[in-house]
Amino acid sequence: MINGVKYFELVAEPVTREILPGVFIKGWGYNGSIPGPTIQVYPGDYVNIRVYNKLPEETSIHWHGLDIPVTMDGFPDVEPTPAIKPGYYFDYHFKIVNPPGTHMYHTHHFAVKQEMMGLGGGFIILDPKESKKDIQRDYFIMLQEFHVKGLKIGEVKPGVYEIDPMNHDFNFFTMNGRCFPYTTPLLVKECENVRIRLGNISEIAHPIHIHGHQFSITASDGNTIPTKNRMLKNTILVASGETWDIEFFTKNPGIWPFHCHIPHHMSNNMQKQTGGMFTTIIYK
Ligand SMILES: [Cu+2]
Repeated sequence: MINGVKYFELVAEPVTREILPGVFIKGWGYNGSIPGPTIQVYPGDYVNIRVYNKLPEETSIHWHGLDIPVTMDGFPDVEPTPAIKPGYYFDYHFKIVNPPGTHMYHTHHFAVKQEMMGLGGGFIILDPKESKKDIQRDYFIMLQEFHVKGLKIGEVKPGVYEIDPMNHDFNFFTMNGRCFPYTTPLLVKECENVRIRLGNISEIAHPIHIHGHQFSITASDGNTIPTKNRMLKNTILVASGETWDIEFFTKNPGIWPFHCHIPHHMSNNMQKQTGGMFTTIIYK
């Protein structure tokens, strides 16, 4: 924070990401990670996000869901601000005028390739009025999928692999850049209000399903849903471009699956055992 402005830095760069123990994919990400770091701000903040381009081609960042001036929106094909050339940086700066909610950021240049290389992350506008009394656990999960080259169907072995962003025959499906059983479990205790924020900027819509609980859908695309209009469900389809916030109360102890329901998305390259876009909710 300098003179009332919150400064952030994102470095768009090649990233070798370990999606399973010993299995690395050569994608593109931010600050060494796929997805990039989750940015957290408050309503009314002035932010300056310096984006360095260490990729071998031009890129941009679009602040997905934010109501900001067109010069800062990061879509060089139709908007006034040109793409960031390799070796250069650009300062995206704007005021946060949206209310608290879950948003995302991602490349909006040569998106057909760059989004599928992994260039995205979470952008959360926190609620300054919310306290630990309201929500005891607050998770963000970005859903992504990749076509990893060089493996036969059913084969998963340690190595460093190229991905083909133009091939939509996806074989690896991630939550926050990892496949089950390498995904991070969601830890909870009994009698807690748990929020999970789901985001997707990839190709495929993912129906995310919880076991042993019903969840309330509390926000769509970063917009809070009035309490009386909230649906109770146990599966929610998260399409490309969408964020959904869901909340549930922990009253059923155990280890519970939380996963995409498309059969081949909960497998690593069609293997028999569970993998892919799958994690567990673990009561401690
Ligand atoms: Cu899926």
